[in-house]
Amino acid sequence: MLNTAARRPWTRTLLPAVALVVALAGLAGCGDEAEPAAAAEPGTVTIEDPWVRATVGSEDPTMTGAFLVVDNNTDEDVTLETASSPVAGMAQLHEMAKVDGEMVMRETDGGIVVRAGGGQLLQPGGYHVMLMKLKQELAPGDEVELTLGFSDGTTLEVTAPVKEFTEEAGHYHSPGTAEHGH
Ligand SMILES: [Cu+2]
Repeated sequence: MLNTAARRPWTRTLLPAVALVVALAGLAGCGDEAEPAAAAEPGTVTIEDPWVRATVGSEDPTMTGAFLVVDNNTDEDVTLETASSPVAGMAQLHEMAKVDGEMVMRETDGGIVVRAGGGQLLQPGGYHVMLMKLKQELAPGDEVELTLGFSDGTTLEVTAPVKEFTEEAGHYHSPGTAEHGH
């Protein structure tokens, strides 16, 4: 019952959600309980604040991270299971984990769960979409299409701006190269 109600508006709420990102760009860091200003209608899953790290001048320009917020305004958990992008030959959902005392990133086991009525941040140093086998250089100001697939079979498409991010560039080693020195 919830499914049919929830499914229909998803694609329609996408554009407003993306537009909202611009409006909210200056409001980063607002409280957990803050009402998401007109953001999400009840019964929808939305993506907010998507962005992709620029590869210009980066250590390894064949890969980068995409970051965003998933808001689950339904009353059922949903799992982000897949990601893809036309600019990437391969995309995976990654998490950071401590292995032998060192933080490494690795593919998630089964995706990223977003609790009913909750949200999940994908950010540098945490969960992220790993874009690999990049087909082009990504410069600040470029835009990247992302398609996100969820456990109930629905997908959301977003356009993510490319932004500079250097602070944690050292975290983006190839998957599984824990021994890669700093
Ligand atoms: Cu990664």
